Amino acid sequence: MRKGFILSCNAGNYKVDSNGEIFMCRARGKFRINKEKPLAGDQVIFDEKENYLLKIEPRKNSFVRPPIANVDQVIVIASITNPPISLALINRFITMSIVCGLKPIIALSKVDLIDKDDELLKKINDAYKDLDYEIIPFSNKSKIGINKIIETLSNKKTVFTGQSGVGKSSLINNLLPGYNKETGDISKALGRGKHITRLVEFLKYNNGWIADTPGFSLIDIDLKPVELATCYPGFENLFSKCKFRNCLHEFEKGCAVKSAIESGIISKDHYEIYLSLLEELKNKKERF
Ligand SMILES: Nc1nc2c(ncn2[C@@H]2O[C@H](COP(=O)(O)OP(=O)(O)OP(=O)(O)O)[C@@H](O)[C@H]2O)c(=O)[nH]1
Ligand SMILES: [Mg+2]
Ligand SMILES: [Zn+2]
Repeated sequence: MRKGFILSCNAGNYKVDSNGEIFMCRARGKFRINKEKPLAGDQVIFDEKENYLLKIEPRKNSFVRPPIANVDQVIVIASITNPPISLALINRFITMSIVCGLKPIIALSKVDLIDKDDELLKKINDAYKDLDYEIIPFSNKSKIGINKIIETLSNKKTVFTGQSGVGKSSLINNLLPGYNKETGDISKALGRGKHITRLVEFLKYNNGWIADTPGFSLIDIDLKPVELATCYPGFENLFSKCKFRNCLHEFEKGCAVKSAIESGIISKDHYEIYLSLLEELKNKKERF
């Protein structure tokens, strides 16, 4: 028996790193019976002779999308253009990360495609300046900002997440030259990425690990209204001060979020995005 950590899962084949040695393992039927699905990032005990996973150690966190566990840090990547940036989308990614207990860093890719005093950059910085999220503009082409990203990676397991086509795999190629991950262009007709990366995969990076992940679309982002209400950026420290425990910050009395908006601590625009996301999630729930 040995201990290791799952780097990737592909059609029931688990690539396990055990002190730098790689083993390809399968999972025994008992995992299926217990409805326990091993994830990239899982710490495992495995049989190194038979190449079978025996046990998954308790997780410190886990994500449904991307399917990954035991992450120390999330970097949400959003392209400033091509595909176009959307605050609503970034806020969803942030919320998903906070639901799993991690406050993400936001990395804005493709800044080579805009002027450095472009209004868009200002708009994004303004939107998050009071919310205390680190924002790193960068470019895989001009390499601007890449060193800033590198500074955040030391000694951590970091996952890169974001829509298809924003440049997650291109960033991996910049960090690990010679690795040559497949990248795809942006569909001219749809203005979206082409879902090139299909697997979550951890790669050794200096004294830490970085994980590339498949980009996902809006429809894949599933949140419960109450998760949005408690983990939406800027609300995570406020909701506990609302009078009602299940406050959705709409019409409720004694709502700490609405007070924060009235006193200008949270911007109206940011709240408007919240309300439209909330509406969307409520409608989605009713449909099923
Ligand atoms: N101009 C510019 N293009 C970039 C940058 N980063 C990535 N691209 C291009 O954007 C396209 C998509 O890049 P990928 O790295 O495949 O994107 P991804 O996020 O891995 O996409 P999925 O694997 O589909 O989720 C490619 O054509 C890249 O060359 C950047 O910083 N600037
Ligand atoms: Mg990719
Ligand atoms: Zn409230």
